[in-house]
Amino acid sequence: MLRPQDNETRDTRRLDAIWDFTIDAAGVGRDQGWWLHTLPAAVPMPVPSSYNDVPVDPAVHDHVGDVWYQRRVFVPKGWEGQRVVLRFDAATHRCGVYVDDTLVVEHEGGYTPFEADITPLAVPGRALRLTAVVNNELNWESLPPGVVETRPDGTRRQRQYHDFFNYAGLHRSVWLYATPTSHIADVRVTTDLDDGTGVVGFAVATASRGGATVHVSLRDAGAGAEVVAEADAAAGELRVPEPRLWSPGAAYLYELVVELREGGQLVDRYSQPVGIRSVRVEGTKFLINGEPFYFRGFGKHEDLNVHGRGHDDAAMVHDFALLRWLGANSFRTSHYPYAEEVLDLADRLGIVVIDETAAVGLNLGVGGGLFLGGPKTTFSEETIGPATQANHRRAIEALIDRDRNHPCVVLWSLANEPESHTPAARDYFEPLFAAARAADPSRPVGFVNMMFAQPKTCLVSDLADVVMINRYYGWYVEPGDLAAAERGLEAELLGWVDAQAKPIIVTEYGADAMPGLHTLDAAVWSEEYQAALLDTYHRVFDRIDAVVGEQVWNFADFATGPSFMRVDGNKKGVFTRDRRPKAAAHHLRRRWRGGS
Ligand code: BDP
Repeated sequence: MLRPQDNETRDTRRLDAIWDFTIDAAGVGRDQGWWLHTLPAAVPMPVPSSYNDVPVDPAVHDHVGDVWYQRRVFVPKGWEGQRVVLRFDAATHRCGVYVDDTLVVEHEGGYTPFEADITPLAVPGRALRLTAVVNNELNWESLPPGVVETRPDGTRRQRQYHDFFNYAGLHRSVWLYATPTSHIADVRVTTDLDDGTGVVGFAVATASRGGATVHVSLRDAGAGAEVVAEADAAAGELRVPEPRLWSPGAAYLYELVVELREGGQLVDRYSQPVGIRSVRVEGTKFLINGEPFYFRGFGKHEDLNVHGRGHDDAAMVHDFALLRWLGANSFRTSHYPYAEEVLDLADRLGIVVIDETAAVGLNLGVGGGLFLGGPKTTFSEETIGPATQANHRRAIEALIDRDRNHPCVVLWSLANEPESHTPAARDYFEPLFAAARAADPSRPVGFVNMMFAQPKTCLVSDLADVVMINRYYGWYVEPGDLAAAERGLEAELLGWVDAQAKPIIVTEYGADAMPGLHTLDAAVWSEEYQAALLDTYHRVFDRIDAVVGEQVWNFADFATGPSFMRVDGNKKGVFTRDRRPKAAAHHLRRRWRGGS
């Protein structure tokens, strides 16, 4: 799905503002037709933002069910004769949208965009009433999964199987935009290298009356935007001799300018940034532009004080500055697709991204068994079954559809820590790997393995191009004993080398540290222990060639649900939630920037 863009043929209005907002505590809004009028008892709510932490109200913070957003929108006069589209960059976890009295779109999945052509309803020069009902319930079909329980007093609570707060709402921008009626509907690019020549594959989908032609030109990033290759075709390949490559830490972006012409006249134009680079897995190496790449970075979260998971440009740019300060070159979008602005900036700054779906918590052995005491069989008709799998396939396709053109994305992660040691898990994942490969044959595909599935017992890893593992030796296993952690980790990694002979990325390792807690003997929860644990892991990584990446859990402390294992959230950040460094941050900086 193309992002809204301003140019001589297209126009956008970002609808970010203070909207009216009402929680539907009694669950009556749909029956009572709340979209037909102004919302009852509305309070102000910023968009984008999670709604949970904004009003100081436990009823909002812990609400389970529908919430309603509303605002008036003026359709610009100049949009006469244009196609008018309403787009939500994300609504967590599902949403229905009304324009005046009419339902125009419904969407499932909290982190991917959706849109509706509302041309017949959007009269230029007139205002319309825009209402969105957003629902945050997690069930066996949703990603992530969860269970809504009813307490004896009739109130409801959300049970979940993942370790981050279930923030909800309109987390990203909402747009009204105009395109010509005949328009460019989709642009897909792939890039590769053929003996030093850049190969840019392109496929343009159009909606037009017929007789339209497509012209594409690839322009360099210089002031003159020189054309380096062009074609009169809707699909094909452009060849760029001696290209400037998009490389980690040294990004270079060309621009693919797509023009739709009718009778020789320009009708629509769309500009797509293109980073020319190749990605391949060979043996135990992960190659970017033919060079072995070593991932240094983090699993992150979209998580901020007050904003929750709401996108914030200042915070995003600051996080990228912190990555640079540390010498990090990559991150994983744990555990859901991040805002498109984040990928744009990673493209621009040369930061490498492992792009993950919202499939986290598909492992009742952990969530159900350890934390909740709920059902224990992960994959079954009653729990995670065919409907979840169908939804998961759609989520994979939506993620790839949204992010395929980003050079920063080098690897798809289909799930975080699912059950993967049972035949049922293999049956569940086999078609999903096939779907990901069909949707994007150009990138490696993997999933993040959890310690219950070891090298000899994991039944899913052989479907993946790389081994990604999260390990907590010295924390959940052998807490406080770093010598045991070092032995356990090394033995297991060598087991993976034997079992799979693939590149290994350790996508999570770390320890909680209470900022300001210092102990001479590096006791658990101290800043010293967190730093010492990272050192221990690094010694092991440096002894094993097949380890091609280290991504610490986590970049920053983040909010979770209530748990006896969490003190005001998860404290495995090397930064606090407000981005102050713990001792571990300085440690990592020395390792990743070579002592500078
Ligand atoms: C891993 C999960 C991650 C958790 C982390 C932890 O992938 O979401 O936050 O453990 O326990 O199992 O800190």
